[in-house]
Amino acid sequence: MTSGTRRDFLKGLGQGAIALVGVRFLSGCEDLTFESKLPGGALPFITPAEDGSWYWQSGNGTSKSDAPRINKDDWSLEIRDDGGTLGTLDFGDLQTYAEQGHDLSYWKTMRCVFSGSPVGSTTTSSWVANGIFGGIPLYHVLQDVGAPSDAAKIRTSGADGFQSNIPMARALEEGTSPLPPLLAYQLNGEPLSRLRGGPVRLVIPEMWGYKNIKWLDRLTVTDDDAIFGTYETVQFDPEKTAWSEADQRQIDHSAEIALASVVSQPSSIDAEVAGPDVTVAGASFAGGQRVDSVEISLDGGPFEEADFAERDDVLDALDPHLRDLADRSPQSDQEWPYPGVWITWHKVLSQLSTGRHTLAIRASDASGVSQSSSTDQSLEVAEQVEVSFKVI
Ligand SMILES: Nc1nc2c(c(=O)[nH]1)N[C@H]1C(S)=C(S)[C@@H](COP(=O)(O)O)O[C@H]1N2
Ligand SMILES: [Mo]
Repeated sequence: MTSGTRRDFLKGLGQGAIALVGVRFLSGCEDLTFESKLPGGALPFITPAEDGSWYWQSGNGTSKSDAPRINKDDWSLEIRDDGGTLGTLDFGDLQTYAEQGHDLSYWKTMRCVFSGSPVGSTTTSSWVANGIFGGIPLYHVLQDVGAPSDAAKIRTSGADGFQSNIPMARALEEGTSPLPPLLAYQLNGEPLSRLRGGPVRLVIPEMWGYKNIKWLDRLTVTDDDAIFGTYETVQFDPEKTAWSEADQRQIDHSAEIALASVVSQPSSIDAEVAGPDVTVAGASFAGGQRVDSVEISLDGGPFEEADFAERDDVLDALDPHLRDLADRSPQSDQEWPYPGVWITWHKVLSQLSTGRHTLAIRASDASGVSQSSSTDQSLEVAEQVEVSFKVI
């Protein structure tokens, strides 16, 4: 791959370039379908747990109808190391951990690294969704089976054969910053559905979708630090592409979701919208960090800040059961917007003339990194979003 091609591909990782993704990655081993249920408008802060509200992404060519169907009473997780089985966990064991008070719930924004358009009427067309996942922190189980803490990584595997890995040090993290990876069996207070990877999937707060293994059935603790996984070795083929060592480490190791924004209103490129006052809305997210600001420039003018959804408005809109989960999440002690969770935003543009207008939208994270009109590091930062629309 020439460096020019690679740069184009990297752009695709940050935001759009679906055609390129299609050519290079869809053939044979990728099956991306999504349903559009939400009308254009402000995004709800929480994506309802219903399957059609989430994007569906199989990294293994699995269609929705072929998704593994695993009864929770038949589910088990084998934990092994290079020498053999360390332990086997069933759903009852997870319930026992929960009865002992070890369960944990937190907000997580899930996003596929091969994202759709950053502009779309729906969260689903941008392959990003946000919810409260609940389960048992992975470190409890690893400690209880005596997994060697000095191992390099854990190879992770789902019942459909999709694989990935998580660095051992990250798997053992116990604190609240970052939050611990979860063996998750709930989404928005409901049992994790089949399409979302139920009965049990891995959830890793700051990492791209492909690290969050659905229908989890095996963990292999290993000293082998080689790049491992379906996305890591096939979709991001290190043989065929000119990945730098830093890129490869990012893909395999930290896998932190890029700073990026999606626009839900206007609902498509070149949408016709009623004027003269036009509301722009969307969401931004910053890997494991907090989004600090989102700014919008109209017709090449100065960037002005958009308004974030207010924490009290978001929490007050939750039904009591979800509100309780949100209040008990370790994130509730954090400053708003929460690290690693998207923030929805809007801005009213007043008194626009009829005809065509353009917008540039950029988010900045708490470390001072901003989206810009060009970036060489799209694994970490997406380009700013550019949208045009017509006022009628
Ligand atoms: N077992 C398994 N887990 C998987 C996948 C898969 O194909 N099989 N796809 C991964 C990818 S690439 C993404 S983006 C997320 C999507 O999660 P979702 O379908 O719940 O939105 O699941 C990840 N976990
Ligand atoms: Mo993905």
